[in-house]
Amino acid sequence: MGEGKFYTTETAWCPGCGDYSILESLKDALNRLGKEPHEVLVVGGIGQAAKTPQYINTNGFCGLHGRAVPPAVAAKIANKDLTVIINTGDGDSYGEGGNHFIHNIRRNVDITHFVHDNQIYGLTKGQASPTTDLGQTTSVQTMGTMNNPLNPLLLALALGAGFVARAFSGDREHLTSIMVEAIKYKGYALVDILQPCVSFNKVNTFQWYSKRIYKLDETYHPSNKMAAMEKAMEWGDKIPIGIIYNQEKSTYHDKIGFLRDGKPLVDRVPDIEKIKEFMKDFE
Ligand SMILES: Cc1ncc(C[n+]2csc(CCOP(=O)(O)OP(=O)(O)O)c2C)c(N)n1
Ligand code: SF4
Ligand SMILES: [Mg+2]
Repeated sequence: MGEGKFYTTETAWCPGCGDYSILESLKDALNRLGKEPHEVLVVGGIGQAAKTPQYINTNGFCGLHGRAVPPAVAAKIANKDLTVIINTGDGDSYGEGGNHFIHNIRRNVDITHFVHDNQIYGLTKGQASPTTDLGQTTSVQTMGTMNNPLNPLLLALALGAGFVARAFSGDREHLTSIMVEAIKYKGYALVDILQPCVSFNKVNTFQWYSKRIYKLDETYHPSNKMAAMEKAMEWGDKIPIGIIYNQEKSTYHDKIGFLRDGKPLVDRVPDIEKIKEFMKDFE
């Protein structure tokens, strides 16, 4: 906490929450990449994870619940030189924000999406999220969740995402190295980060994850989409962590010449005469 150019401020998170290591890894990743605070924008929606922009010394934006993706996309379109990173929750990303999640993958805007996936709504005290396992009892789903869990990695792959990874907040070095690769990736990069919520998810604990996770090693090739889909479906007794898929793809900016070429939009001076000419059509 407190030190370095990406210094963090006091948080309102519970002691022992996995969000702390994610915040520390984010700082380490930005330092490793040689970024400066003014070059980075961290965006969240609403939730515990979504408070991340308030705790790190970068540009920050806290949106509405489920609305982290639209301002992140808008910022990248306005300023292509900005490193845009979303740090927000599983509910914010896959539930309320599910529609934005889906369609930004289709557009492939060059932003990085770190989902703090505690498989629960933490801020609102423990209701089931889209990634809560089937049958898990919660403060609201007292008879057990009835809905099939959403598989974010498989969904992202099916939609054509070029970078899909899973990490664990309990392995900071591994998490940081994945964050570095995700931020470097040109295009939409999803990292689903397993993160214990010590207060409201008494099932998916640090020990629960630690017993099940294993790291993908050098025998695994992240360029093979079918293999990636198989890995994405592994869940239960064994849960893979690492870069599941990594393939170059043309981005939203690559496809739109006026965004791709020349200065970022924010640095361009509008041609007032052309605007006046254009407005005549509406007179
Ligand atoms: C439109 C809207 N619906 C619902 C809420 C209430 N709400 C706030 S945070 C949240 C869930 C947060 O869960 P998640 O995104 O997983 O973040 P976490 O707190 O677990 O980090 C909900 C349902 C809200 N603020 N706005
Ligand atoms: S409620 Fe859960 S997610 Fe929120 S700060 Fe506490 S431990 Fe973390
Ligand atoms: Mg959550």
